[in-house]
Amino acid sequence: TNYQFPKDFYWGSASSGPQSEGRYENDGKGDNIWDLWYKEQPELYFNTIGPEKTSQAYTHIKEDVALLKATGHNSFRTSIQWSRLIPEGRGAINPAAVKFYNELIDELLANDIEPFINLYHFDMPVVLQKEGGWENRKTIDAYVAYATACFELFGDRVKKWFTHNEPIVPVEGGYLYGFHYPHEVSFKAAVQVGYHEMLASAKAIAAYRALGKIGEIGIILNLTPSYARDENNPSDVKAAQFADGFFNRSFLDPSVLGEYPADLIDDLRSADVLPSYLVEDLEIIKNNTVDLLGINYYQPRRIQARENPHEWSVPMPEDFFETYDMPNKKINPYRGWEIYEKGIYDTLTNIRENYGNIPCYISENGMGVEDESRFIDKQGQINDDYRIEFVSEHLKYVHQAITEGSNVRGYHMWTFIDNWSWLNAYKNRYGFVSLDLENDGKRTIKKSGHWYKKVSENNGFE
Ligand code: BGP
Repeated sequence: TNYQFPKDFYWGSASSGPQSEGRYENDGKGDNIWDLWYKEQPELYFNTIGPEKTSQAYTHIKEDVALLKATGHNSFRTSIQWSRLIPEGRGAINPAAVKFYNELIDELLANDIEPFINLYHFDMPVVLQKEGGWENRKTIDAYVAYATACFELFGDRVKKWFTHNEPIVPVEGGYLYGFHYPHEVSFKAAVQVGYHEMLASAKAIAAYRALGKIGEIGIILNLTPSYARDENNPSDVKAAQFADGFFNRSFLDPSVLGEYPADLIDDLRSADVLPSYLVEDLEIIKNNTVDLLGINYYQPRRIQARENPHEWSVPMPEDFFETYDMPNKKINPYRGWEIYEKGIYDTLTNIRENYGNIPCYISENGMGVEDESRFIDKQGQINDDYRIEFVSEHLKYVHQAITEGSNVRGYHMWTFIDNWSWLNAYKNRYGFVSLDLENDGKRTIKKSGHWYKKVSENNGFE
């Protein structure tokens, strides 16, 4: 079969500021929660490599954009670091940051690469985190001021904006499962944090539209299709519905439909964890839905009704469900994530059928692999055939969804150059381009990067 994609399809990859730029604090960057956490608890990081040691994208603009070109990118997503642009979270703008982001955006545009710019990728400025971060309603005002500054500074050239990347992750990481700062455990705080992120998103969208810029604004969500263990068992079905509500629809529904799902509200009320809000917020959320949805897809959720008490002694979302391991599942052993390609198709079908077929694109999908130097050939190239297979198997399902009418406008792999990961540092490599940390951050295109160039040039593959 020939998998041809629609005209003007966006071929690209995604990264983020904190994972690629490097700190360069002498250039005025303030600390965010990752800088802080690394300073306080470096032992938590694999190989104790912290966020300061990345691919140093900050000083490699020309070289990296040339590599984007050489790997067939017509689009590329990264994020602005709030703590680089506004080091104290609110107030003064750092001129070195403006210069850097201007140069990056201009270099991308000069090479016909559409910049997709995200505003928040887990990187709360420390000053604001000390005031409670997303738990504190005042953070929303600081965020909207930051977003507005970005739109004003870069909005005549950037036409694709995103308010958040994966807003569930700060909820899970910071307030449920302890893998982000401030690593508290509170179901109630978690729900409040997610709610404030959504209100902040709607208010940033309102601010963008008020400026009258020509472009689209959206949000990037990691959607995890929830499959009930036994479709004929109402308790399993109800548990899967809760997991879908909590992890997906609590962001998808307000972002796209402008309102929260009734079943989720009922469940959260029964657990006494509904967030505090103002009635006027709901109007703002209703009137400021997204133009474009980014979908990160890595793995599904396998759900059954809870049978045994969960591992925490406090109320948790897990009161409503239990996950189980799919027998004989395909797995990425380095990250422990199930590989289930059809999940991307089910997700796109859900968006088509239940979310007005809103324009969307795959904003992340990819495979982290440990010790890829095992696959280096004599020419020094990593032969990552497993990545080519991973991407093409997912693309086939994206293609099928498009054939059936899904409004999918692009595919971005995670990631471009191997980058720093929140807790695993450089253990798992995801890039089209390898990074040699021992050799001054030398970049080498992997086999998958050369393959991707052909896919992009042919707008598809056989
Ligand atoms: C997503 C994040 C990315 C990236 C990716 C891979 O959730 O948006 O920032 O890190 O997952 O995950 P990890 O780096 O944890 O292996």
